[in-house]
Amino acid sequence: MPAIKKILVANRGEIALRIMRTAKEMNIATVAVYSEADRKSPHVRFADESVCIGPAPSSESYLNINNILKVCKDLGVDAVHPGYGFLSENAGFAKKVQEEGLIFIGPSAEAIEIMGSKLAAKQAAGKYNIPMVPGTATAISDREEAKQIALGIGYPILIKASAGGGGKGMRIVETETEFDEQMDRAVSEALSSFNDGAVFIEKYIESPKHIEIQILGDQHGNIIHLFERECSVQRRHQKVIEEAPSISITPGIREEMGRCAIDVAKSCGYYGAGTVEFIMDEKRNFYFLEMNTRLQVEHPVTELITGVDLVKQMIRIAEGHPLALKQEELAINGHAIEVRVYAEDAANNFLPDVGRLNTYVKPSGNGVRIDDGFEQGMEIPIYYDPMIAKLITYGADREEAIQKMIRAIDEYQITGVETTLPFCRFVMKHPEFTSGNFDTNFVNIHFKPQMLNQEIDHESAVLAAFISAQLIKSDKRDNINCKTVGTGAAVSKWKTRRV
Ligand code: MV4
Repeated sequence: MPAIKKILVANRGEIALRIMRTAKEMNIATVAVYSEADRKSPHVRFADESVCIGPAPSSESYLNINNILKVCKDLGVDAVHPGYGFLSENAGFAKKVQEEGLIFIGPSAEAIEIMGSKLAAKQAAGKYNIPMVPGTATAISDREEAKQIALGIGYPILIKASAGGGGKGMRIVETETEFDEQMDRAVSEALSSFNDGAVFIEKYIESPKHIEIQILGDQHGNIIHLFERECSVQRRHQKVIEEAPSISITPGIREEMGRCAIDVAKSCGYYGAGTVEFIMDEKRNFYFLEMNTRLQVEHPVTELITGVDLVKQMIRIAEGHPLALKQEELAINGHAIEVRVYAEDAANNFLPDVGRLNTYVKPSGNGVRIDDGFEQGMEIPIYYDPMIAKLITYGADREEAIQKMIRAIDEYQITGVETTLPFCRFVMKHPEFTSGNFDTNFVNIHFKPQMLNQEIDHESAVLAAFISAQLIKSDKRDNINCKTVGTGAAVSKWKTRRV
């Protein structure tokens, strides 16, 4: 079995650090690659060796396959971990890494390719008894035929791009009269985004929950699942809050969904870590949507409730070891919640807010994990995803995890850029979130930008009342005590953070 001695992490920021930390724990040497914009990034210093692979734009650096492979050769690297995003789901990259005699820490190029096409994925999964949303099994070639199928399914329907992702090339069709128009839009968006105009039809599930199952497979045909993550709180296909376990499913559904996820993985001979995505309707019918063939952003919540280091498992699997974990030995312990801290202004339509982290003080304490890739004083580069950090809390139960999250958000001090922390706090406090009565429409239904200001206004009102009370008091005491005003406990933590 080839023991891996040196890993190159073909990524940046928090996930590069996350992967290198586990590599160090396994006594594996680490190589970081970085763009000119990331010279001062912590991941560059954390690695045993670091090499600049190009200018800031990812197309010239983090996506530059030839430069990355050259670093592998020059530095005697024997394995590559792609992280998420960038080259992680690029079958051509996985293939080239292997052709260079290196280990790709991930699934086979074939599995990436199959699951990268939603239609191919459905076709593969069709060999097993896996619930799928009613729809067409192949790309639409004849519009009139497609309209007949749509009538049979019943409107509203969705037109989806086979190569799609992040909601691109996806169109809701409410009635047959708008079918052609929406179909044209879906195809042109699919062509411009993915260079692949293949689209298909599905029944539109109007208020689904998004539940995904983490799986691990080895190169000997063993596949296990590590339960679910609930990722329904999202905005424009960008996940904002993830948690494990989901409070919306029963042990029976969990078992059934887990079995389906394992079958999806089997259908493409999957090995490595992967995620099988489902949507669940109000009646708790669930349907397989797609499979993500990478380590996901939200993987820490699974690590916290299972005690499994997913990156360590990925590396062991890549080395050829059979899975040491047994399905029956895995159990859910406690509850974990992750919020994504973005440099975005939620009060201003989540506008990206680039700038310098003037203050950056992290919360800590029992049950708090932060995966981040920035330090105080650093600029947030405009070239990449504006995620500053993932804040994850873990508690004995969901209530405890939520309370810890609110405490940790209040403790987090970030100035210089607006962040989504106030928005995440709003969600944590929302009765429909705490009760579990939410679906993928949560943000659209319950969040209005003014709500953040209102809460600040409320706190300002408290502050104003406090000040006037102090002024009245100090008036009575001959105006000597004005200096204490404003340093009192009634000052909003948000206000002090917003310099
Ligand atoms: C759906 C759906 C409703 N019905 N498919 C969005 C992106 C892609 N991963 C699949 N998506 C959806 N597919 C059918 N037949 C609703 C969504 C959807 C969604 C899914 C998961 C998480 C968030 C979402 C937000 C909006 C729509």
